Amino acid sequence: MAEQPMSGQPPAGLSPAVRAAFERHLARADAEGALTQAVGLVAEGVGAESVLLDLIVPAQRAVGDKWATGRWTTAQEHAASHVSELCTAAVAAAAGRPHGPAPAGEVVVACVEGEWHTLPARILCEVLRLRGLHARFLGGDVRTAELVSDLHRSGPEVVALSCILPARLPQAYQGVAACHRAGIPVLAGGPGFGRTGRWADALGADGYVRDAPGAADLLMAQWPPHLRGAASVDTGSTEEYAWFLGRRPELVRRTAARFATPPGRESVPTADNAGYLLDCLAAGVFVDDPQVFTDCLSYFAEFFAARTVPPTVLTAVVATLAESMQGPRRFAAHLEAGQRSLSTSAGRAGHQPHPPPG
Ligand code: B12
Repeated sequence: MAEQPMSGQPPAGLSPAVRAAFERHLARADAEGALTQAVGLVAEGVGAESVLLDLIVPAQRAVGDKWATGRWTTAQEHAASHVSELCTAAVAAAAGRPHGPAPAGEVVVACVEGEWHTLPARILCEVLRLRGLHARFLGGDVRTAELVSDLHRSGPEVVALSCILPARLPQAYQGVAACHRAGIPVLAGGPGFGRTGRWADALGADGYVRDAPGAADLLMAQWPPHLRGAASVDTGSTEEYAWFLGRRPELVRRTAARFATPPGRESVPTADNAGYLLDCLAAGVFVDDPQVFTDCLSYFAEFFAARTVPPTVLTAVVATLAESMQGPRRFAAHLEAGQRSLSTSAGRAGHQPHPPPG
């Protein structure tokens, strides 16, 4: 399944000054200022889709960078994200519904189970509505059973499934399989499916698109969508994943002990991080691709470096896991790949050329 071409154009009509002003509102968690600016742009005639995609999305990505690099606390990130959510709702409400005939039938937009990044899916839903589709947002962390019950009640033409964290790929698979059992195709999206959507393909999604405008273009051009995906998840993966689920609490406990930050360093939430790392490892085994785990280690390396946690903490965590998970073949192989990626990046860091004198 080839990725659909992106139609999200680079920010068009909004000047850097406008975007910087919005980022300042987010930095101060100034909801009133942000709402006045965002809704004011719509009132001035800037397209609501452009305000969502060229103002709110880049500002929210910048929020992510500031948090990931330790310049912002988690509380600052939460406050700014909340303001972005308020603005998304207000911009969509200010735009109203487009006129003209809409394709019959509904798109249900849902975040996979365990996925609390609601803003990307919410923006997708609003963009689909702005383009004239009937789209309905089910929210974050949509349990598979709840999704199934909604599908049987409402009978949509397609489910747009959002996965931001690769750690949630096994849950995404449950969602895709449940939709298929109900005869409903799935359009997958979000960075959790991999940069080119290859994990969406492995899970049997019927299409993958990287962003909201691409999804709107695709659905408008090929309505109604069809079932065509075929999952490549094999029994080896599902058996090892089941093995993992039985041991997860014990593994989180052991790994969390290793995550403990040395005295004098900024503390990091150990159990959450341990759980996330383990879930990424298991998700990689599920789709049989060690890159899920090695990408996750890169994320942690950056996260720790920004918080002056020594890289040896991560090496020790992976070594502890390798000792504790010697049985299942794929877990062992993915842990070995993780250890190799850590020593390669440590080697690169150790061979940085010295800056020229003076
Ligand atoms: C805000 C935020 C949160 C908020 C979410 C608030 C909310 N209501 O949404 C909260 C605080 C809950 C959160 C929690 C966590 N987060 Co967070 N978060 C972010 C942040 C800063 C912004 C996300 C966002 O809104 N981006 C802007 C969106 C709108 O842009 P976009 O992705 O381009 O959107 C498009 C596509 O995604 C696409 N799309 C999305 N879904 C779909 C579906 C379909 C069908 C289609 C077609 C398209 C599509 O369309 C969108 C519009 O065009 C990102 C950083 C970042 N750079 O994104 C981290 C980030 C995603 N989080 C991260 C992490 C690790 C976590 C936690 C695990 C942290 C922890 N240890 O607890 C938890 C996990 C919570 C959970 N279980 O879900 C990491 C993920 C790293 C990784 N790759 O593994 C990131 C990348 C931060 C980082 N650099 O470290 N987070």
